[in-house]
Amino acid sequence: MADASLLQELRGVRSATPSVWFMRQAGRSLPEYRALREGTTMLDSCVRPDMAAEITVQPVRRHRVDAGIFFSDIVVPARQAGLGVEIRPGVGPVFDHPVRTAADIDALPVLGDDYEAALDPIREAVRLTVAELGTTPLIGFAGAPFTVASYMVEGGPSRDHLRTRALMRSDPEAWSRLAAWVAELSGRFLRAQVLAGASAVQLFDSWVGALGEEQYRTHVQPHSAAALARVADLPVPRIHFGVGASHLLTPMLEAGATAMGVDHRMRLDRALEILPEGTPVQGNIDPAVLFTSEQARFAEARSVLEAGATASGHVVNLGHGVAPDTDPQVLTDLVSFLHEQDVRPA
Ligand code: 1CP
Repeated sequence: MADASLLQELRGVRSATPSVWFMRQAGRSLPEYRALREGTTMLDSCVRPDMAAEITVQPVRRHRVDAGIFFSDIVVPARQAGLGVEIRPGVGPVFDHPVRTAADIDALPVLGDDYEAALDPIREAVRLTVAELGTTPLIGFAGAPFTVASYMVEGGPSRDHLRTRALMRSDPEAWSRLAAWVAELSGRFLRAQVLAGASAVQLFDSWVGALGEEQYRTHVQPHSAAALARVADLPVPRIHFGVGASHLLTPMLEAGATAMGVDHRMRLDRALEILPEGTPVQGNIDPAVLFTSEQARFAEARSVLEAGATASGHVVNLGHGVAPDTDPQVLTDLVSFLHEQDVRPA
């Protein structure tokens, strides 16, 4: 069977019709999600295979996007490894015990057979999802070492990740052990998803834009590379994405990605000038246009298609995630609009 065109784009083969999915396409913007989640905590819903599978498929059914993104969270692996973490509604991931000192890092659980077994519900959820999705590909994901470690060190969401960046500078050796632990945690989570049937992966380094290039290359890139290396022997595209990380596009690609996610702060044609020729890109409709007129939304979508026209492959996405108060009909209409466009070179 031929690969779905979204996977082809990620491999550098263009189609006449754009392929599209949205970061955070599942979740609170959908009434059917809110109904299903009622009475179940976010992290419990991630380890109930039937629920995780159904939530993953909901936006594909409704919006006709060209891929599902596995319903989970970047802190699910930490929880399956035995750390105390919850997702507080309206806040985000919160850890019971922040990991701040060398002693805290030494006390992290060993990732042995117990961790492998704790990923069973994830494998089961992926299998159910893939069966339900049919020919629509499933994208698996994990959080990158910097972003996940930031939640562990800060204890929860943070604006400037100061404690994390200070640890990196004051005790680089301890930081390196923490980042290596997260790389193994996230890398094995990615691998489990691919072996269970995911056809592409995305490594989210959402908050890495807080770092300069030198800090990134020294303290982060080797660990992100270790996470991606865990799936490098498998025949799936590897997308790498960060927010406000336009200055890190090249080092993030060099961490072992095969395609780059670009946020809405940089036009795709500019990103393509920076990246090596032939790099497939993903992005980058500004999520803010979802709250404007249809005319403005379609104009932005056309502008993104134009900016990506010379790429070897382009998967349309937002520049960051769908906001919870987005009108779902706006997303459905945007997908139909994109699917009506012809992007064959003139
Ligand atoms: O459709 C999907 O994308 C669903 C799967 C998914 C993904 C890929 C969820 C479900 N979370 C994620 C990744 C994730 N989680 C990232 C990387 C992507 C990004 O940058 O948006 C990050 C940074 C998190 C951490 C997180 N989890 C936050 C952000 C907090 C902060 O620091 O600002 C939040 C709010 C969550 C909770 C969460 N994760 C997912 C959902 C649907 C929710 C909301 C849960 C709820 O409201 O009950």
